[in-house]
Amino acid sequence: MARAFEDKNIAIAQLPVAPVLARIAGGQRKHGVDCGPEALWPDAARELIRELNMDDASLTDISENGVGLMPALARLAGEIERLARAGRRPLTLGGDHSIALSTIEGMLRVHPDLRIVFIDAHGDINTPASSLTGSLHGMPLAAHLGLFGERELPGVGFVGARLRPNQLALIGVRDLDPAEATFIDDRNIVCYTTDDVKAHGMTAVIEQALKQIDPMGRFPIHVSFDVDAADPAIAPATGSLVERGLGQDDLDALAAHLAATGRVAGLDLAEVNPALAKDEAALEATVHTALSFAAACLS
Ligand SMILES: [Mn+2]
Repeated sequence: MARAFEDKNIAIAQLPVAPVLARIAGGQRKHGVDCGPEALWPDAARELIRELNMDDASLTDISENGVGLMPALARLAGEIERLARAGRRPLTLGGDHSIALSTIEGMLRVHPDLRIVFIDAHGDINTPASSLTGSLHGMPLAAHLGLFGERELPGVGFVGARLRPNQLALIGVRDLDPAEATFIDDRNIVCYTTDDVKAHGMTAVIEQALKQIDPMGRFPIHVSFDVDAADPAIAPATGSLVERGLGQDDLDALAAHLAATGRVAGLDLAEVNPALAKDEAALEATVHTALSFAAACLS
């Protein structure tokens, strides 16, 4: 049996990576995050991920311009589903983190047993009722868990609410709203803060998290990386900065461990916002932090 799982794992890691540009900013209020894909693609990405088995012959490019946020997100979900069914590993370059509504939805349609490693300073598990800002980029996980749907937020009905709490691990959290903290506690959602990482080390944290959500090490993993999980020193160009974030060593250890599972089936880079970089170096650092993490996870 172990051999069969190993072979299946090798197969996932060998699937070609398919880049998806998601020019989505309507999930929050600051200008510029829809230009994240411009910053992440193509030069920097080609440089950093040239070692990967990349299928960029038919680049997927989705914008909310002209169609609106919800229709663009619904289309993005369909594209992610199509790529996953075609044996590709979607690498989605956002865009704000509302893209996780679509990426996780598309992946779950193909892999119902998918595990989610959600790396973020925030919980992103608010409902329209609990949210203090009303911004969709703070709600994707609540939609996947079925806490709200089309009735509460018209247009979100493309999300099938398929995710069970035990399929999800949060890493790098340090800014939870009270309602989010209560929900995470009540549903026993696996959640490791940056304090946990400082106390135990990232390797111990990710080992433990994967053991909790996938004890047998069997299921495909989708990694959703909000660049605000990283410390502002290495990722300053983003809209919701929170101090005391994950350092480069933490991110390196996390990516190495995820890659070593051989089961990373898809990855998101969210919230890189070129308009919020105070200078060229700030944007370069942020892009490098995001892309080097992606490349290491998918290698
Ligand atoms: Mn986020």
